[in-house]
Amino acid sequence: TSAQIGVTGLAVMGRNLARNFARNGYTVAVHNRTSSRTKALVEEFGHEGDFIGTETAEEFVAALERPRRLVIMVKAGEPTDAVIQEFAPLLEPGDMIIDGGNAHFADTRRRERELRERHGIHFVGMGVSGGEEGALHGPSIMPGGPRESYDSLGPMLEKISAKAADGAPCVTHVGPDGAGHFVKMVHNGIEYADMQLIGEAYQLLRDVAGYSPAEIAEIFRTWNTGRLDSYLIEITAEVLSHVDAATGKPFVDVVVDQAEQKGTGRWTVQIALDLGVPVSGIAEAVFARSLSGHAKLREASQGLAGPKAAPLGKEEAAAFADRVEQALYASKIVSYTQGFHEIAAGSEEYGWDIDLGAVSSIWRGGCIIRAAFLDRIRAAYDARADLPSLLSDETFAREIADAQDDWREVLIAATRQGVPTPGFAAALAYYDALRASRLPAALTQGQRDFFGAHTYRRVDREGAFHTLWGGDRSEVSA
Ligand code: NBP
Repeated sequence: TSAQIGVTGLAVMGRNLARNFARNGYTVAVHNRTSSRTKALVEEFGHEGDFIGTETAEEFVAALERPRRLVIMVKAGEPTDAVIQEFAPLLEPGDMIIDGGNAHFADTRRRERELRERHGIHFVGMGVSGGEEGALHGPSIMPGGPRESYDSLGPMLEKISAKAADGAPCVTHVGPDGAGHFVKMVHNGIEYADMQLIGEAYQLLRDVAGYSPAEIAEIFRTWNTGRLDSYLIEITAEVLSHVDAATGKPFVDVVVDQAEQKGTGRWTVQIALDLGVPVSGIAEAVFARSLSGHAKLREASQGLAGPKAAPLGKEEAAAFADRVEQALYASKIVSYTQGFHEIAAGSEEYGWDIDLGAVSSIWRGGCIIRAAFLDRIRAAYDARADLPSLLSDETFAREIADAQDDWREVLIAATRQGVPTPGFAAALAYYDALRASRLPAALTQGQRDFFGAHTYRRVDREGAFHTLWGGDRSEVSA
């Protein structure tokens, strides 16, 4: 017998993905650089389905039915290139290499081109979200690569993927070459923003409203029954209600407050800068993690003056919590608006023709940002595929209109009490800037023309102009 799919790289992700394929009835060839991992997988989980354990690259390739489907689940970067170089010469035109690691989409574009041109191999960069549990029970899957690869690969991915509440599989062919990894990258950026906004809501409920972590956990549980219903809100309540066994203190109080990151959020911002897309909420989330990690700088800043404001009384606190829910929801709409803008810009730049509604649809299950909210984003794009921005959707616009007074009040309270809320503030600034009829960019253009003769355009006439700032200040056509 031969295997319908092969997985090489059997650390947590690869092992669980291989088991997921096997549990869904596929015969899976498995391989790992260090073969003890392969043996351990077959010994421990062999009863779950049909595995073909292989030791050498040649054995692994020989175990696969044609066209071969070979999934790589190794560390992103050089290890992925090393594995591709090991296997590509053993494959035939029409075979598929599927990279399920967290590759940078630019690497995926390069690999896709090289493998296509040199070996006629279909290379599929595949974003996988949901961590190790997702890999085993059903992840959200974002495959790119050549369209025809999806004809034979798609049905298998649909089988192992998460299913949304309406039963739809959380996988789609996102677009050619690096489109899948690009969308996975933005997914992670949005995840950073969601987590930052939740963190700010927590800090406000604690420092402004005076609630305990256990009380805040209850508030999050309530929110989770409404429009904020999501995996991240759900686990936030779990983390906040957890009590440290050793000290009896709230768990959140015994954890060092320095957030780490692996890099996909940072990539989202770097690429947004290259594409000229304002993802200020995601950027603030990345910067907030980075700031938290500057222990010495924070230590040195402990004596800096802050405001003297008292926390709210008990009665005001409940009303304030409702306001924070509004601010969180409005800010969340803005961060998704920014993330989808980046996907649209990437799609435009690289000619991917990404269906934004389909993207929101496959994030409804399996991944970290899964949420009821994504159904509404899909509805917005279903109603109008060429929506200029999520904020142009009537439902979202109305919800923000309803939320904005509370959103502003929350930021006033945060400022008054000195609670840092970069995510909420960036989201509101983005919203206010977009709806402004005039921006100070006109002044910026004047300054640029003054010091650098960079010229400007006029509101009332076509063309480029320059004012003779050093002379009689008359205007000339540039
Ligand atoms: P790791 O990222 O820790 O990678 C370990 C695997 O890479 C092992 O199988 C290791 O083989 C193999 N490997 C390395 Br390292 N260098 C190699 C080389 N030069 N040649 C061949 N194999 C090599 O594993 P992971 O945490 O399971 O993640 C796998 C991929 O999935 C990564 O790209 C990751 O970013 C991505 N991802 C992870 C998550 C998550 O939640 N962890 C979620 C989504 C995506 P060895 O056993 O011989 O050392």
